[in-house]
Amino acid sequence: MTQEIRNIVILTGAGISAESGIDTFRSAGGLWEQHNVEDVATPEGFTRSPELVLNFYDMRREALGKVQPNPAHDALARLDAEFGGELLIVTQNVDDLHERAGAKRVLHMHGELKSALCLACEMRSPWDATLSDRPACPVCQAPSLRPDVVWFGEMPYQMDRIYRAIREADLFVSIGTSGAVYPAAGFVQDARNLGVQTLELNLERSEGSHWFHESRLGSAGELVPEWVG
Ligand code: BJW
Repeated sequence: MTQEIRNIVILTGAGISAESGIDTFRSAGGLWEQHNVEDVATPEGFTRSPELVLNFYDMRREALGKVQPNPAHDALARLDAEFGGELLIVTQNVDDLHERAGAKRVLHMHGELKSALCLACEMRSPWDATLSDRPACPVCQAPSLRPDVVWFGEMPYQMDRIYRAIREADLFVSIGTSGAVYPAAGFVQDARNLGVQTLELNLERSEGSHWFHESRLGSAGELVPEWVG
């Protein structure tokens, strides 16, 4: 990394957790080949069949207990600990592997598997158990908990903070994301328009690869430690 970099925004996607054994969404055999996205990742799908959606997220929450952070998460956690300037890891992932690797400056723009949101009182609660048996909200006792994740058509979390960080960044790095889902897919264009340096680390060319100053192709488990140094 060049010495004049003082302020970094890192966007991560499902590809960074693939080598930990978590399925990505759009790869062959990925989650969207196994499940219908309109059924499990939209508010309309949840209204139609809460059981189906809650089972889908219960299954993924359970799977999370069986995996570990990989060298890419470890390298970012090391960078977070050692980098003296501003740094923000904006993850689209709902897993907690950045945190389990030790990273502190993490923002979950699409929510978290281990959090539940109450539709009655709108409070969030840390959540490690199943939701499909419709437990009561620990705050208001209503049986109205849903996964605290951002579905299609919903507003991703903390967008103001993300755009502020991109405006102040001098380096934007995107890791393991297909660039298929907005607004995250548009961050590279926002960064370019602001004169921010941009770097992509991904297994293959993404939909937005042409926007980056540089794209390095390969697995996150190799490319991220190499980039962090
Ligand atoms: C590896 C690897 C290895 C594999 N190493 N790499 C234009 C502007 C704004 C919005 C829209 C727009 N056009 C359309 C929209 C609406 C919609 C949208 O984007 N639709 C598209 C499909 C076109 N967006 C929304 O509805 C969003 N909300 C919204 O827009 O609100 C209004 C708004 C407007 C303007 C500003 C602000 C707000 C909400 C989107 C919510 C997405 N939700 C999901 C589910 C979350 C919960 C869950 O996990 O179940 O989020 S969908 C799913 O996709 C999940 C992911 O976070 C997201 C992105 O996927 P990701 O991470 O990129 O994974 P993959 O599988 O696609 O790619 C993995 C990549 O890794 C691949 O490239 C592999 O090659 C690579 N890889 N192994 C390195 N080992």
